[in-house]
Amino acid sequence: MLTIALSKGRILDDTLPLLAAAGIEPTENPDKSRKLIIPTSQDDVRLLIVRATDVPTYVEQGAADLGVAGKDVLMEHGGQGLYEPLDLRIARCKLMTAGKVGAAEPKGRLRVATKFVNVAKRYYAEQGRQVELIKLYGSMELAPLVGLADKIIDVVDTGNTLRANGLEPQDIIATISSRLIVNKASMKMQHERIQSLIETLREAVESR
Ligand code: PRT
Ligand code: MG
Repeated sequence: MLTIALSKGRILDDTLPLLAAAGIEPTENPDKSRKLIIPTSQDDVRLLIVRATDVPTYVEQGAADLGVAGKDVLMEHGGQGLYEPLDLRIARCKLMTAGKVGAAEPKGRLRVATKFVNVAKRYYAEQGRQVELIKLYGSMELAPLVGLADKIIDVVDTGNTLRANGLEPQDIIATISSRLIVNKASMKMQHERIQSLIETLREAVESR
């Protein structure tokens, strides 16, 4: 059995056509189904539906052989326990700092709100900058508006969410797309099968 971990939403929507090119199609629509384990047109391939931030954990621990995760999520998780053989070039965005439009840099220590605390720690350490990190789980855009933080670090696509809240994008920390990730033991044990799936997906990505 090959088990592939995916999150609902943009990653699922953009990954299904790539899997279809490899002859793997879910037997029911994962967006509509309440099932978390979805069989596919191939008897020995199944999909696991998990939260985007949990995909690396399932794959690293071997609960799934493969997965699809945003580079932002992988940077935050730490990629040592995983192989990352293919950039699927889907769900593209940027990981950025953002702050209130026209706000001056604070005099004292910068307060940064984000769900990407590990990324933030590394980013400001590289700049030799002392910051206070405030861990949030969502609605980051609110933090500078109510004085919880000076800046946020979040994923930005169109920038509409920032603008709607009086914030502006500032520095780009990384350009992001989703990656195919593979459990290290699975890659050894099922090398030919996984390698051939990777090559088929690579062709599907390149012919888009
Ligand atoms: O939603 P949930 O809390 O379960 O998890 P998640 O937000 O991590 O998952 P999901 O499915 O929303 O995103 C999965 C992956 O898609 C992320 O890890 C990114 O790699 C990628 N991606 C691409 C994005 C966006 N574009 C994006 N625009 N992830 C989130 N957003 C959000 C952003 O956080 C902000 O709230 O959309 C809003 C900004 O969009 P714009 O267009 O207004 O800039
Ligand atoms: Mg989301």
